Amino acid sequence: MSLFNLTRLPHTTCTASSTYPDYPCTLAIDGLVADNKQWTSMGEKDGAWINIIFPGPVLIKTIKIWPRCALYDQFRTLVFEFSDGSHAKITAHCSTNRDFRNCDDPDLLISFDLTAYVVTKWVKLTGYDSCDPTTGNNGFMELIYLGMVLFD
Ligand SMILES: [Ca+2]
Repeated sequence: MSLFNLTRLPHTTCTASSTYPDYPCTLAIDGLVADNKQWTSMGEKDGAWINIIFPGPVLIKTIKIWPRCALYDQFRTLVFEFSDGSHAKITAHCSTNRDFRNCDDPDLLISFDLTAYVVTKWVKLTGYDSCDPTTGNNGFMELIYLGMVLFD
């Protein structure tokens, strides 16, 4: 079974808990990994969220996350909610090496397989346990949800 990146489907949209000027949620699904290509919240830490809405039901197997490429503006805990009512939670690591010069460092990529295939129309990702409680503007640089399309 070949999987592809569902966040790059035409007509996929997004909403977010807040937006820093010029860093909208669409930058988390634009396929680009760079400093000026990331969704950034407006001063949010724990509880900031981004919801990706697909044009129809999809099956998701694997998730890959590029955290924000900015010192400390990442989360230790990532909670995924799906339209079928199921959840997934993963623990991420903080890095002190996240700066604007190394946004595409492959060591920053978080990758995991869901324990079961999930069929969903959307994925809401909420971050908790900010890497540094004194900073804000947490967000994500790119969300890659790998799976299959279940609609025509
Ligand atoms: Ca991006």
